[in-house]
Amino acid sequence: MESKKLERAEELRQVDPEVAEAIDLELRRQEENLVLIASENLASRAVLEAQGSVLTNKYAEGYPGARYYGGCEFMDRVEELARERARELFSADHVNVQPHSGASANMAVYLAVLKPGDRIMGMSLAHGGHLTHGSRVNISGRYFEVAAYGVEEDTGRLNMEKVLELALKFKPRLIVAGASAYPRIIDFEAFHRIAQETGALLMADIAHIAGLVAAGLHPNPVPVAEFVTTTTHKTLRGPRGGMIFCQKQYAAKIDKAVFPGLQGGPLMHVIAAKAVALKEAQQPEFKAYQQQVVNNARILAEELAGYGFDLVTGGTDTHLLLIDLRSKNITGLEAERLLDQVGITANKNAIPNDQRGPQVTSGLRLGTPTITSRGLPPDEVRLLASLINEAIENRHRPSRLSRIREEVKRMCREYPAYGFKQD
Ligand code: DSN
Repeated sequence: MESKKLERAEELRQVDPEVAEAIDLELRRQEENLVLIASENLASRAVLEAQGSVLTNKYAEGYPGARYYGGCEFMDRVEELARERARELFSADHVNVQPHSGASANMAVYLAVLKPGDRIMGMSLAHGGHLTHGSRVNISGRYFEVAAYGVEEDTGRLNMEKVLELALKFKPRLIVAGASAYPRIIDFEAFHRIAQETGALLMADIAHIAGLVAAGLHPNPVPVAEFVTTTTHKTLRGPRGGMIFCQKQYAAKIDKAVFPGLQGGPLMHVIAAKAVALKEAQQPEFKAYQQQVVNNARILAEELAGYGFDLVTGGTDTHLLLIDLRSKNITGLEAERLLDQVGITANKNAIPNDQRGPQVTSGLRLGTPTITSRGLPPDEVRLLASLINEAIENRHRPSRLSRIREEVKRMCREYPAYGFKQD
């Protein structure tokens, strides 16, 4: 990413030095640590600029051409740009770019086509699914009757025969396909066939893989699913937010569910930033970036496997890998804290059938979108894998850990996140 001086308005420092300082410190944290959290990324400077713009001042309830407030002509332009680019990028009939988040996008689909008490099927959170796919602690699990499918104990992979069996027995009104900790290609065609056979609607949640889908590196569910939801800030590298794609016949229902069903005024500054990110995603460099994300994940997986790490499913097809840490005698929580100490930011994650609770876990989820945005080349990714191994092997040797921290700092300096100059 280009290196320019941070042009933050002086006002913030004067009006609120406490918040200004926290932002400075966070920027420094992002610069000085290598982030391997699979759901995070580095939005471009252009995206940050759009999101930090005066569009935050504008109410624009409604949709382009049909707003509930005056003065929306430029909001219409921005929202139309986001919609056109999103439709083109994902080959979709219709898109709603207003959801504030992926969770809101999922709720809007439920609101559009389900009634409380209806049956839904989603991937178990404990096996890599998402809270909003029917977890008991989420509204999706409280308002609907849920059957969860999971991965196979021996392979860690989805078995589509078993998903079909469950769907035939449970007869859901809606099947959710998608995950937040599944390292393999999801067979959306197979989900489509199951939905057809059992009379269910299909919603694919591509929040994690949207960038890969846009670049043609993961099958696109848009042609086969009635609804496709996503976030815009993960592999897609945009601002924090959500979108819903749907087939034409559901367009009015989805739009009504988002507004006025679930949300009020759209976050127009975020929608502008989504439009910018979508334009960036249409460029050839974006495809090359996504290819490198996948290559880096594969390298990380192969190297770690070489150091004796046990990978759920044995590897990855995507931007993420899930490590079963049991053979290394360290919990997910301990590994997360240890890596934090050496400047590597990751998250503990349940492995399928984890015996430990979600605050501890036996696994670690690693992803390569952020380090790839920094431009980390394959050799450095290999070195990073060796540093992760070295840290875990030498977790009780502070001098080794300090040396690893220094090496990580060197990588951060050579491959800056933004390269803003700080005072
Ligand atoms: N929190 C996101 C993730 O880390 O996968 C999912 O919402």
